[in-house]
Amino acid sequence: MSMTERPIDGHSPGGPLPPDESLSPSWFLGLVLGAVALCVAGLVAVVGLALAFQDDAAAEAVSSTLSVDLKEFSISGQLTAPAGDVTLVIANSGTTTHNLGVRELGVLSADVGPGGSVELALGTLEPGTYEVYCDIAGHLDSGMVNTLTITGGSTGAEGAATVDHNAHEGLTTEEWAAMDEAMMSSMKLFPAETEGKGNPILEPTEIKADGTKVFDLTAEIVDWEVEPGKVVEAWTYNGVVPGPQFLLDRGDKIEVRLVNNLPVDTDIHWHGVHTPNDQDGVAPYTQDPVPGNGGTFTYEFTVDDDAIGMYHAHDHGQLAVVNGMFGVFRVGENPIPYGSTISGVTIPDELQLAVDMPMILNDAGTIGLTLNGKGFPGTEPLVLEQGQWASVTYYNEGLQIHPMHLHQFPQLVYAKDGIPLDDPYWVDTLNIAPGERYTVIFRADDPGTWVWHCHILTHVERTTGMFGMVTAIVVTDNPDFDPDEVPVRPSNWRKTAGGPLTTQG
Ligand SMILES: [Cu+2]
Repeated sequence: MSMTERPIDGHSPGGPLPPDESLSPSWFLGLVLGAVALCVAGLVAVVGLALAFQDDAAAEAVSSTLSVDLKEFSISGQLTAPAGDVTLVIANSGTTTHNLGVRELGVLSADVGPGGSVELALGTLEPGTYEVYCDIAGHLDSGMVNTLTITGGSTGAEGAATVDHNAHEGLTTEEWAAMDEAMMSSMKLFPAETEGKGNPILEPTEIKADGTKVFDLTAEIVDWEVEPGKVVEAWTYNGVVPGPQFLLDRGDKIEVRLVNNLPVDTDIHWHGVHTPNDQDGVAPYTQDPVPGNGGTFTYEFTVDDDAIGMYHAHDHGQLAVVNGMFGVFRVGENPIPYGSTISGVTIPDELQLAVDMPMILNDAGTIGLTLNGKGFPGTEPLVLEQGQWASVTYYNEGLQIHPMHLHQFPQLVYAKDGIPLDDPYWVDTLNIAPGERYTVIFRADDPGTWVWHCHILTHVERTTGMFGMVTAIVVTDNPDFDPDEVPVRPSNWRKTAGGPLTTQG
């Protein structure tokens, strides 16, 4: 049996699908655009815009010192001051280097390392709005942009510029309308095509006489289109983000031949996978580092235990991993709790998955806030027929927690870090911390486009529109739909035999 098409279980297909209703490409487009647009109403309502109204009493120009905080990936703090001399004290509470520029003034602070701070004197500012942003490649697009508002009068006490989360004070009707337009137009771009697709299934380069499966991985920096038109320098395995998926059977003996074409040393840690110590991938404790510019190393071990793991660089992980060097490493079967009744809902014995897919979260480095290596609107929708079941494993390879919220369909959490749970539980929002994996199953009961996103709202929206960690599940009630007419065709997910999405592996 090939690894790419093996069924997840021996169970027969699920029950009959509902009757056909006409389904055309335009139906799909309308579905995606219309339903996503409807969803925004709720999302925008949830966001709520923090407004700070201030005393506009006229006063002579004063000096203001504002505290501004930088982290991945936001600019916050005191962003309102009266006209006059303004100095910014810029602190970096994040984990990577940032800086701060003021667009209209053409000034840029020195780079600020994690935990550091720097002052930036802006001189005398006239009333108006000024764009502040981080100039480090990719950071602005990941959300490090905000507005410094200079009002016509004093705010009173020195430095009293209110802590104003979004600095929307004083926007005109036209400016609010422009925000509305930006939000809707950004959302209507979904789903957008981008170059490159992560999570391809890694096939063995060869299978030796003793059955050893030999795999080749090359660590290399490539251009990666993370969202439409935004190309970054990604650190990759085999040129894709996420890297190729290992899908193995328990007992497989493997060799992984690594070529390191990075400019620095690397190694590979098999996260959540049982290995001999000298294969754990932690230079210099368990091996020598694999030198950059062509160094090689071969990992050899047998996978004795089932695993829902991942692999990633360990050496320089804070740089390499968030820049893209991560992938899925699975061994054995998906531990679905067939026949169990949880909170009154029984999981069928006769259940076949339509897809068994990874959802890899990232939030930093050149890749930024992404799902499976892509930011909205370049994220890929999951298309299902009504009544189908899907299994998803969330893997967090980023630096922050992400509460992943799926509209409409409760998710049954039944494995944590690959370990089957004795007591699975249903959620609509599931928090995933760095390094964690959670595996869920859900049934797509209702037709429509249902958004699926991180619920830290600054990971999905900014004043210029939707971005980042958002995708959608598109559920069709037409069993005869043509997968070629689906807006963006799901691919590279672990398909199961008999589902509608088996044409790619
Ligand atoms: Cu998030």
